[in-house]
Amino acid sequence: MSSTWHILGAGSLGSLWACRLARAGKAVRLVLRDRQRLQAYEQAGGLTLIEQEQPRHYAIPAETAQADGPIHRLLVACKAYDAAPAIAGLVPRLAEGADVLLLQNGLGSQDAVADLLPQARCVFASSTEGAFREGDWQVRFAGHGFNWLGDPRNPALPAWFDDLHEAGIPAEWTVDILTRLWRKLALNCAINPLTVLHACQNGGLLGHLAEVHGLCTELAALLRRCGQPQAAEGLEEEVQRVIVATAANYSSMYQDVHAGRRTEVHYLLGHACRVAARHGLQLPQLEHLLQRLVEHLRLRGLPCD
Ligand code: NAD
Ligand code: KPL
Repeated sequence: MSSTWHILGAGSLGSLWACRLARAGKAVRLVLRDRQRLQAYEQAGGLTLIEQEQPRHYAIPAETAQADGPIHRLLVACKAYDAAPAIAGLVPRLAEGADVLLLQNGLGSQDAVADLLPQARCVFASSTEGAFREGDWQVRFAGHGFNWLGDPRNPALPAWFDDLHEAGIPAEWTVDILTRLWRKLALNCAINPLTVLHACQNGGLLGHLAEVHGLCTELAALLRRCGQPQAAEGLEEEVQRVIVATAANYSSMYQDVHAGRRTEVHYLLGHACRVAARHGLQLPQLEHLLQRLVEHLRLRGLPCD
């Protein structure tokens, strides 16, 4: 079985992972959207990763989804709404027993991908690392963090896991990956939409703590109802800690809206509200928050899903 890391999505996180794996001597290939993107990439001659103000160039080979050859190990680094459509184009190339690592934030996209890939093992990741694109094929490593990886259907550690340590990618295998993803989703639901609606940095929510309290109460009820009581423990305290620790930052959703980019609301607050409805759980404050957010996006001509 080939040990090449194919990386679908050469954006912020995809490039960060690709460069670290490549510099550790791992075989890496980028899978780009189409021939036009491939041509532009080939003209640039590779990816540039900027770490502590030091740019370093990595001439990582690339191809399109239509290239030949089986894929045994795939890192999907697209946004949540792009993950399943992007994978659909690669299905014929995925080998029986392939490993597919899903880096998407929120929940819902992982199951959509797994449904398309009965022949593969899907590993879910929750990342607190930070990176952003400074230009085409140029990414800045902006915040050290951590990656939790796990497979809800199979607790066994994958054979490739050591590649991550060798590449200096901070990661731990967990059997509770869904708890991690739910906890991060809840944090994002309690903070991100309010920063958009109040047009503020995370610290601005210190002036709206009653609203944050109401949301945390409902989110904790949802987590308990959907079998994630651990993710509910101390939620409000952690939300307040994050608000204080990141007071000067703009949330990722705020940044997306500000830049006129599509948000991942469908896989965050939207997912929370859909799961609550499926459980017959009424969460009026979360539902009202979603309505206000959708209206806000609609008025700015941004997709609401
Ligand atoms: P990004 O927009 O920077 O990169 C996504 C890339 O996927 C883009 O280059 C896009 O062109 C590419 N893509 C989309 N469809 C494709 C297709 N069909 N074929 C090939 N490429 C395709 O996104 P990102 O910031 O790296 O985020 C990826 C995921 O990681 C998101 O779910 C995000 O929430 C999560 N995340 C990001 C960060 C971060 O700091 N950037 C941190 C934690 C979690
Ligand atoms: O993850 C975040 C984001 O901005 O997406 C934090 C900083 C935790 C706020 O929810």
